[in-house]
Amino acid sequence: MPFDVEAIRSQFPILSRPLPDGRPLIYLDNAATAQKPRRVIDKLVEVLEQYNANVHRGIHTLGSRVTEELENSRERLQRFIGATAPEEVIFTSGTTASINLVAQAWGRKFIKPGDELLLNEMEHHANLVPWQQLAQERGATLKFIPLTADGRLDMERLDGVLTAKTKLVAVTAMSNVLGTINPIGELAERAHAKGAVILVDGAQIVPQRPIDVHNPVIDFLAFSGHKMFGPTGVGVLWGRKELLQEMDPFLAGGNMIRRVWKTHSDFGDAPAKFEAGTAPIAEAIALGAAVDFIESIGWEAFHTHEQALMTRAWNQLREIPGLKIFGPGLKHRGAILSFTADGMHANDLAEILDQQGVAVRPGHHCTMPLHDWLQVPATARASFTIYNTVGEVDALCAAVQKARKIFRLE
Ligand code: 7TS
Repeated sequence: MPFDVEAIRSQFPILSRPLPDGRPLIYLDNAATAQKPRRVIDKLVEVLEQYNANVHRGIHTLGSRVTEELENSRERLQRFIGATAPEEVIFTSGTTASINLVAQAWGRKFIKPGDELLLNEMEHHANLVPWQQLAQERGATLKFIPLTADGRLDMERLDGVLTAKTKLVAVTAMSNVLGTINPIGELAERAHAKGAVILVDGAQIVPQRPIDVHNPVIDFLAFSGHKMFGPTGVGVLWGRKELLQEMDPFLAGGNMIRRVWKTHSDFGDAPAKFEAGTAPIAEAIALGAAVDFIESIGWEAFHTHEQALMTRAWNQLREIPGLKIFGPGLKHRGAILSFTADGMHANDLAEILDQQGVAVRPGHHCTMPLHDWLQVPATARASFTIYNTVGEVDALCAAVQKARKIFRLE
C-alpha cells in the first residue's frame, strides 16, 4: 500500500489546529520534541481517568491494573530496542537523566584518576557536561574524537584517542544539529577491544531508525519519550544486566530498597534499584503507546518518507545564495538540516519563518562546543518526521526566500 501522509497526519490532533492567526502549523522542530498521536494522548487520559494509582505499592484493584500496564509498557520498550530482559529497561525522566544516572551510578564507582573518557565535539550538552563533572571529581581526562571537515567522526584518527586508558566512549548515534549518523558498530567494536564501555545517546536516532542493543553490541542506551511521539517527563536508560548489577543506586528512597534498617539498607535489583520514588506513571504507560504508533507505521516507511523530504529540502535550500547547510551529505545523515543565511542572524531568520507559520529552532541547540567548531554562534534547524509533507518542505524554502527579500538580500 502506498504511504499516505494524510492518514498519518489525521492521527495528530495538533496538526489540524490552525495557529492563533489562522495560519496552518508547519512544524519542523521535531528534533526538539515530536507531536503526539491520538493514541498516546488517549492512553494518558485512560490512565488518569480509569486506573490512576501508584505502582508496585498496593494490592488494590487500581494499583494492580496500573502496575500491570506499566510493566507491559516496559516490555514493549524492551522488544523495541532488542533488549534481553525488561529488567534492563529503567524508566527515567529523559535522556539527560539517563546519562546522569550512568555518570553517577557507574562513573563514580568505576572511574579512577588517570582514566580517560572519550567524547567528541558534536555531543549535546547532556552527553558532555555530566562527563566533565565526573572527570573533575574523579581526576579523569576527557578526550575527543576529531571530526572530519564535513562533520563526521574521523574514524581514521580514532586510534590516536582511544587508548588502553579509555574507560568509556560516550557518543550520540545521531547529531541533533548536523544530522550525522555515527558508526556505532565500529565504535563499539573498537571500544570493546580496548576494554572500554560504550554509552549511546539515542535521543535523536530512536525516532528515526530501528535500534537493536545487541547488534551492534553496546553497553548503555539513553533516550527520551517526548522525541519519539511519547509524553514529556519520561525516558529510558537501557543497560547491560551485568553492568546494572555492579552499579550502586544514584537516587535513594522508596521503591528501590529490599530492606531498610535504622542505619543502613539493602537495595533491590534493577530496574527498581534505579527507580527511586514515584515514577512518571501515566507518561511511562503512554510511552508504550508511542512504540505501538511507530511499529504501526514500520521503519521502512519512516526511512523512505524522511529521505524524500530531506532530498527535496537539501536540493532547494542549496540553491539559495548565501545559505550554508552544516554537516555531511545525505548518505550520512538523518532528517535534520541546520543552516545559516548570510546577512541574517539565525534568530531573525527563525522569527521571519515563524511569521509565515514555519516552526524551526534557532540557537546553539545545546551544542556550544559544536558551534565553536563550526565557527558560528547559532544555526537555524529544520527537522522532519513521518507527518511532514513535501508541501511543508516547499513552504520552508519559500519562507527562507522571503526572509532574504525582507532583509533586502536579493
Ligand atoms: N541528546 C541529544 C542528542 C538531544 O538531541 C537531546 C535533546 C538530549 C540529549 C537531551 O534530551 P532531554 O529529553 O533529556 O532534554 N535535544 C534537543 C534539541 O535538539 N532541541 O531541543 C532539545
